[in-house]
Amino acid sequence: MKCRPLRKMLRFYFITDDNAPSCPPIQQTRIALGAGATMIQYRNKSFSDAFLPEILQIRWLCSEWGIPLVINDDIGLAERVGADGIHVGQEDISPTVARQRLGGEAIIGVSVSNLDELRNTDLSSCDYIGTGPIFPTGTKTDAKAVKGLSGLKAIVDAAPLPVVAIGGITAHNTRACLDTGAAGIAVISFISRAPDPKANAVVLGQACGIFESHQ
Ligand code: 3NM
Repeated sequence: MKCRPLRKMLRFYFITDDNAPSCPPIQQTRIALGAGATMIQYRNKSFSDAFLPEILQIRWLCSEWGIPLVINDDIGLAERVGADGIHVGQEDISPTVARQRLGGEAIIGVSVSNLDELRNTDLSSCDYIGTGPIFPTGTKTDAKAVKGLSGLKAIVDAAPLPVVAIGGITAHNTRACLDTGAAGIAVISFISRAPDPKANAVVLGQACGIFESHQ
């Protein structure tokens, strides 16, 4: 059993965007951390060693802020940079293997897009569930059907682990997501592709009630 307050860590979960030319991942991460992000996920579907300086800088930033860094999908990269955990999809490495490789303290998240997947996923090695897309998203081209708030609530009610809502999340719909009982929201483009990423990050942090929940 982890001693960490995991639900709190999932509240404002920022995922880096490798396709946001005007605001690259290091800058995105700085902005998200400055606005109160409670977890960072490094997501780069075309990772190569050319990105090592980038991930190492993000690793360092998260350590400085005392915020966990989770790697999307790539267990080798998670091991290499000493990440705090990994987030895996249904087609990625299994959470059980991820747990064996990263150890008992690692944070392990899994994506579940509907109730059938929830029933059929072995959650015994997982710490949290990511579910989406809640709203339409242009960021993940192969996203499944939009589930809306009622679909989110169905997953939250059935899941034995904290749930993070993802897909089309903004400062305007964050409260409604949290009101379903979700532990947190995960966002990419609301910050990374905003005309003013910092302004959006700040309003998102406020919508998450970050600064109130730290008191
Ligand atoms: N996973 P944005 S939706 C990475 O449904 C990801 O599992 C999803 O980006 C899922 O905040 C998504 O820009 C993209 O909508 C989220």
